[in-house]
Amino acid sequence: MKHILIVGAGGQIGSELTVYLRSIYGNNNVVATDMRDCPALAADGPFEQLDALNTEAVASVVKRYKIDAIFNLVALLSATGEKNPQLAWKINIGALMNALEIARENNCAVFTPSSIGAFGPTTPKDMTPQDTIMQPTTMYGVCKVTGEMLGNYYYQRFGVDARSVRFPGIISNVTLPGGGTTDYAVEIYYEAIKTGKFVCPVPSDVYMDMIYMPDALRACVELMEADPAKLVHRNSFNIASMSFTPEIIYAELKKRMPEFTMTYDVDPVKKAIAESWPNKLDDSCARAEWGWKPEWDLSSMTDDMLEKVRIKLGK
Ligand code: AKB
Repeated sequence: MKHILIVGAGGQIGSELTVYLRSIYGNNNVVATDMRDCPALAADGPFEQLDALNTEAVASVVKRYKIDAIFNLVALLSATGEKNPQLAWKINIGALMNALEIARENNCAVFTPSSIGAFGPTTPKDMTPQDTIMQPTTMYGVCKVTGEMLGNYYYQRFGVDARSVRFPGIISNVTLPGGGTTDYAVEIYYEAIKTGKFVCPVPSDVYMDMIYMPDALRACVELMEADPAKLVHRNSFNIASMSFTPEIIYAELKKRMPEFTMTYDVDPVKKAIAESWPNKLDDSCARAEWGWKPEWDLSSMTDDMLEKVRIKLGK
């Protein structure tokens, strides 16, 4: 990768991936784009405000900056997707199809995230294998499975170097996620510091895979830089780091903040989604094919999140 385009750079992943990629590949070689203006991203490198569904606009940026790798991060997440499934399909698949077609015409590689949301209630829940039953019951999941198949199709049919990981819920302290089922695991840190209380929207005993942002960013680069000859899979790799329930993350926070309290007001949509997803993925193919290895666990992440969020909130 020499000249990189990030589509959807203003979101939770993009706002940090842009900075991370610029630190590796050089500020001027990473072009950030988003629907909204993003002054922070425009301050230290090229930024273009554009609609990811506008094929001409995206293609023109690809040509102008001689892009050779596209990171398509545009997505409506799982809970929002259930409020407007038609819009979720239009945006999630529309942006991906644009990225793949433009990549085909301009000889670019493509990274697009899949998710634990690509799995459903018929998938084996524990140590979910790389290749297994994928029958999601959300529109977000339907888009993710479709996206994985499109990535493989474009690789096999047109030679587009499309690669992807199935992200767990991503925990971060720069840009808040929005509309996801795993968002609670970010919000809990902010509320613990702001108010000392948190009302959890998912059931106390539901396990979901989670990952800390620094590991998620590293996974994107390591997969895209991996030797293609070693890749048996492409779209999309299970990656795992930690898996916990709301009670487990609550206990981790209580160790450091004994006064902190958590109660539940379970959202039925998030409950159904969370219960349909795996408890823990088996990431042995990612480890074997491109050397994936997480560096953060719940304890080290909690120390870091509390420190960073306290600084951010001035507390
Ligand atoms: C969501 O909760 O929708 C996302 C995801 C796990 O893909 N964070």
